[in-house]
Amino acid sequence: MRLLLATTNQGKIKELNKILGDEGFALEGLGKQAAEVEESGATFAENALLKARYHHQRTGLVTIADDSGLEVEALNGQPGIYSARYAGAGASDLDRINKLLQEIKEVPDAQRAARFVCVAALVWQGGERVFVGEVRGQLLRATRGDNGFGYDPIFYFAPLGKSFAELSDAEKTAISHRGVAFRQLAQWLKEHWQEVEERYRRYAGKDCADD
Ligand code: ITT
Repeated sequence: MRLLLATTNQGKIKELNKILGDEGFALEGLGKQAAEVEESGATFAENALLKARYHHQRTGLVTIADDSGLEVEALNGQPGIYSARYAGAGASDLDRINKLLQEIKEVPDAQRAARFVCVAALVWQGGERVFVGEVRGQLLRATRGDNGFGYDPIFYFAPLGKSFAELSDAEKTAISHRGVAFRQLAQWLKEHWQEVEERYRRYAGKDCADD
């Protein structure tokens, strides 16, 4: 049985293959030509499900998709689901960071809490589930570090005394919102894989009177 990860983001595919690979699963990403699904939901979960349902319907494969972003306490949870679009179309990671730093420049250090959230959705014949991960940190006043992507250079994680962009890939996966959500998903799949496969067999044999 193949697992589809509904993203064209190669970094994501690599990171998540590592997590799911540890549990014996292999993921394949979407081809470069894959249609973009409009993220029109009002929550991370709705957007993740929209993507996973679309590609599951198209391919019939057990499909995983995620949506993630940064919620800033002083901005009542913004940019949230708009994290990728925060500085408009065509903007770079640095543009988004600069816009956010500008927006919160008057916010004192003690009130610069933020969290990364990731919702991973799993859709298969006859079922769907979502898994949520989050990690809490503080927003810095200037960037630190060159690793990672997105808002990593301004997200400070006090327990390690580093920004997310100062962590190695393995360190980040061990604590990140995406790592947390996908480890739960991997664990669930491991425990329920037979059930999921059985469902496929029944659908394939059109033996699903109770569906
Ligand atoms: P998809 O094709 O899978 O949708 P994406 O790059 O748009 O990939 P997301 O929708 O999951 O990724 O993420 C939305 C934005 O949230 C992303 O562009 C970053 O700006 C921010 N973000 C999410 N996870 C992050 C992380 O681990 N570190 C830094 N920024 C992150």
